Amino acid sequence: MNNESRLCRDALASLEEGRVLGRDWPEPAIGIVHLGIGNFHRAHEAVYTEEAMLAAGGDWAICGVTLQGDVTKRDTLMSQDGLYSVVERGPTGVKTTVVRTLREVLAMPHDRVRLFELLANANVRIVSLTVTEKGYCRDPASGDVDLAHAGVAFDLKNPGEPGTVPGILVAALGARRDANVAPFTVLSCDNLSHNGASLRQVVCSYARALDTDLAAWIEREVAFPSTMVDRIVPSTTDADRDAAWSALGLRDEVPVPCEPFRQWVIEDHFPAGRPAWDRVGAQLVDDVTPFELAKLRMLNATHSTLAYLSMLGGFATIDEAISFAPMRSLIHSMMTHEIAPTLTVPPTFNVLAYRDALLDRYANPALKHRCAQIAMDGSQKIPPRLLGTISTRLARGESIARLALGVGAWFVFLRGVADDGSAYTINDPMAERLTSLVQGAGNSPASLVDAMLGCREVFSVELASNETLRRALIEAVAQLNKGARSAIERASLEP
Ligand code: CS2
Repeated sequence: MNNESRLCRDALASLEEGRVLGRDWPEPAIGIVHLGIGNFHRAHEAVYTEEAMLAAGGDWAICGVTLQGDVTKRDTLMSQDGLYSVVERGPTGVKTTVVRTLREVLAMPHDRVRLFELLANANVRIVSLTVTEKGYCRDPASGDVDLAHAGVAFDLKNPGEPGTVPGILVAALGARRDANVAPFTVLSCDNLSHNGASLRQVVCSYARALDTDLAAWIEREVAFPSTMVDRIVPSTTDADRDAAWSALGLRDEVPVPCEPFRQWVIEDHFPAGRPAWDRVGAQLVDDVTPFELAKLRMLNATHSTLAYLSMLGGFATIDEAISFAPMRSLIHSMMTHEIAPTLTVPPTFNVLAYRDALLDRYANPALKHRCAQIAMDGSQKIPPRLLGTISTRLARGESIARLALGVGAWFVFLRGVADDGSAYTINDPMAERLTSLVQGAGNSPASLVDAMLGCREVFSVELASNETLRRALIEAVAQLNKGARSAIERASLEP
């Protein structure tokens, strides 16, 4: 590859009209540090922030941090001066736009000194996060930080060189308090229920284990607004690199593919200020809960269900899966009959229209969202996505057959073998334990269900001892043992 053809700041002037959102880019200073610089953030918050600065100014450029020490990602992005393209893939065409908001990329633990220098800087007024569920190091039973987590235990012993999210946030907030600098706002953008409040509890409980005065100061002074984030963002493929190249005439090694749709609902609590996200389509509200639950329980729950059924039944992507008519009908009725009735939404939110829009988004043939990507980290995803709805319905004495099929498909998926005999890897922070539970249980549906219900990180004592749930799961696994496609067909016929 020849250097001149690489996407970088000096090459921006050569781009044709429309490839950047506005020509008068103010070159803002860094105002946001973002932990977890994955594709989702680059196609979501970074895009909103770029548009907000174009609309209303402000120094809100972003420093992105990889917590996994991914120096290749850092170096690739920095060799492009932080620039990358967003490749929006809609059913009717592709739109490629270069994003300029990312100013700096750091890889922990290598760049610790620079990270803490920025986190101490008064101009950094927001620290946002997309670190996925497992990045919160949360004990699911209490909601506090998991003191048994190896990274947390290390950070508590070595608070000056933290590597976990609570460790980094508490060290940085402590340094600001000591220097008399107002705290930054901490903005969770992950798919957790009550993500702001959950992160606050994790951070405060971690701080309490170190320094109770600091914990009290954080509780009093630091805002943790909750958010609902939504945009389907697959991993980057060579097809995306080629699309970016042909659109820009420049080589971009790290473009981000995504769907055209995007949504961001944010609790408006930013004592230190925020970009004008409300000017560019984000909804700033007093209470995110109804939006967040609707999204987790409708979108993410059906995504996970589609992913596990597809891994077993041999559908590689979401659009392929949803084009199998019984699958579409199963997912449609799961949302209509089992999920939507558990939601309380504002009068302006039409749940059935939301369902239909989701089915259309899933059917987008241009996106190629891989089921294996969604199937990762089930131990973290199943509780917020499916188990809350199941608890609500059980308490009301209502049917849960389709929801149980989703959870049962996860159990069977953990065997690591699809219906056609092909093997795949289980990618989950609890993979070892789950695999041994599932293998120890053998083929009997009841043994598999009992082994999995015993997993306290996933199922509360109350849920695990619910006989209706147990029976529904056994029935689901029994059907799945005969093959996922036939189980889907059968479930799609249920009234
Ligand atoms: C998906 C989500 O990978 C997954 O588990 O369900 O990332 C989903 O695509 C986003 O939440 C959509 O906003």
